Amino acid sequence: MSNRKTVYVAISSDILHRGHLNVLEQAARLGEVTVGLLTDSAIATYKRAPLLDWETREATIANMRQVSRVVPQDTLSYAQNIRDFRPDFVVHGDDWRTGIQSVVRAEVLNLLSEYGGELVEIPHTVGVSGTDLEAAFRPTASTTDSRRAQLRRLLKMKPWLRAIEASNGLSALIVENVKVDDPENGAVREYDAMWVSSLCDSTFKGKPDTELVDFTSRLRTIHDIMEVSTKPIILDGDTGGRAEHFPHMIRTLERVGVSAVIIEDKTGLKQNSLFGTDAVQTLDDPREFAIKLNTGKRAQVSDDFMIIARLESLIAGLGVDDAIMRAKIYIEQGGADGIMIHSRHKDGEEIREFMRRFREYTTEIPVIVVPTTYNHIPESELAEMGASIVIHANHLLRSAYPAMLDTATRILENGRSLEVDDELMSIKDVLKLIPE
Ligand code: SPV
Ligand code: MG
Repeated sequence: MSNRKTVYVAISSDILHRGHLNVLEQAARLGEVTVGLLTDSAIATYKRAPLLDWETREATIANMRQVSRVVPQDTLSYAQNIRDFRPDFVVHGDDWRTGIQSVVRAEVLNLLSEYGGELVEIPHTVGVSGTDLEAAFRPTASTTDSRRAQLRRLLKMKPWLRAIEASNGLSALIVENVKVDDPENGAVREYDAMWVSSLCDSTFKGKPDTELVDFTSRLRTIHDIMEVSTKPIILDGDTGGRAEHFPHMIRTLERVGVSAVIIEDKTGLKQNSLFGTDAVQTLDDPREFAIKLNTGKRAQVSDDFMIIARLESLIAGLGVDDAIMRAKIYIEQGGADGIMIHSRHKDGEEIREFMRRFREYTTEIPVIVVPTTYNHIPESELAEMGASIVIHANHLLRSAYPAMLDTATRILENGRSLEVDDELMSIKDVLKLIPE
């Protein structure tokens, strides 16, 4: 056995830059370097999923002369690997002393103190930021194929995903970029996916949500979103239209890089589900709907596109039994890749019951929930019930409209716009908002 000292360095980044090279160089001077390369799931749970998969990243790092071996690090926490390898040194840049990574650092110090290991911190390399480099690379790394595959990839990496409505280029930019720190977990929280809602797409166009906005127009919205963002898109496909047309819709969506379409089991003039039984909600014959789903599945060219069946039983007041019966038919006969269960009840009890019974039937099939009315239930609790994707379906539209209405009203009242200035973004900020 070598009596050289052992050194542990954790790396999560896709893109290796001068800062990493510096840390590895210094680490190699201390002894034999083991790199704990964060797995795709570990990265995805605390920031955006990596651009390159573990195998590709591993191949690069394993070939570096400073590195003796690469091992997976399954969590953001170093605990498991430090306990397993008991390195003499852990080496890291000193930039993690402050900010959200300080939680991870504190744990490392604790673990090392258990056996006399040492933390060596290398002064942070100024002028290079992994986050900035990654942000610059991401748009060019996002191809039609990789974007389409991204939803399935994320579903494998993370226990559950969070999506929100994006209805135009500007709201897509918000969904693409908004982040908040999650200091308790040393993580950064962001949206995983975008929901292109029929309600919001129609409403922004001043049209009712009755499938009046045709597919060509919906595609225009999708293009606007795609041009400025990279996150996977889940399209609200309404009823999927005529069964004969549905395969053509699937081919088009696959070709442009949409990740999933959700179609609802309604027929006749579609009415928004949040009307519930205040509107006529006619459900399709479940076998007919399964045939429609199946025609779509057979038309599909790629393996990664998802066709998700949306159950409207609870919206139509038919109860959980009907929803479960239909879910089974859509999966077993229609080949649905996932289920969306919709409800407008405020207490969320039907959703709880559906999830319990559905998860007894299968744990494999992803389930999507849309907590618009039962939004007192936190996302994490819905995930505990077995939800795979939580969609906040219309919240950007609903926040934009009152703000716009208020501004328009106050300018009318005052005969000038000075009074609203304080609530508005400055023109300077508007000009800076979109990079040229
Ligand atoms: C949409 O966002 O268009 C939906 C969800 O279909 S809901 O409006 O809640 O029916
Ligand atoms: Mg809709």
